[in-house]
Amino acid sequence: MEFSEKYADYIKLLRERLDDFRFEHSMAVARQAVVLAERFGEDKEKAYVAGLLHDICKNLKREEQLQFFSTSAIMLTETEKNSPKVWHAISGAQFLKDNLKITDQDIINAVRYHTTGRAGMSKLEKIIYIADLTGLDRTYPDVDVLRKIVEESLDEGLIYALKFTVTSLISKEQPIHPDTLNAYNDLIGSRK
Ligand code: DGI
Ligand code: FE
Ligand code: FE
Repeated sequence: MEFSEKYADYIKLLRERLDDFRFEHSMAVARQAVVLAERFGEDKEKAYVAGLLHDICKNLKREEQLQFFSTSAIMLTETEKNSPKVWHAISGAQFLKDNLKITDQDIINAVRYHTTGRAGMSKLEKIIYIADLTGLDRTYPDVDVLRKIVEESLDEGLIYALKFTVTSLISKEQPIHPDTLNAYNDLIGSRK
């Protein structure tokens, strides 16, 4: 892999912070992010780094997440308090800034919005969102449908994935983050 030696320190950190499953997932998302960056004309190295680090806070326990928010002075909205699956994206972005001293705002945002999306996503944000769902480690039933869609269009892939997320959150009667709905509305509204 072209960037794995350069980012050996990040890979070592992932080994320490993540379980085996999440470690392999992160490596797969980094690889897939490079494939998508090549396909859609984005910076491959930025895509690799964002993919590698997107779930860096995924294995923090509930209490550790809340502690991290408190020490970083992060205030969660009511919806976010009731959406623990979204927490690792918020803490992950903060971890990149504070602990890893990453200053590239696009990489930080790609981690921050990889779970929900948002209105006006950058190309890198879209690539990480889709790489997360289409890496070689993913095996859910529709994964090949999504892989096929993103051979042509990142935006159509996002609409497909957001449709799935919103529908399944509704069916489980879980809160939908406003960023998730804003991403959906934005992409549907700008569809050609
Ligand atoms: O961290 P991963 O498992 O690789 O993937 P992810 O960061 O995309 O997280 C997916 C989970 O996040 C999935 O269980 C659905 C949940 N999720 C995504 N959008 C929302 C959400 N949960 C709530 N409550 N609200 C959302 O808008
Ligand atoms: Fe995640
Ligand atoms: Fe992930």
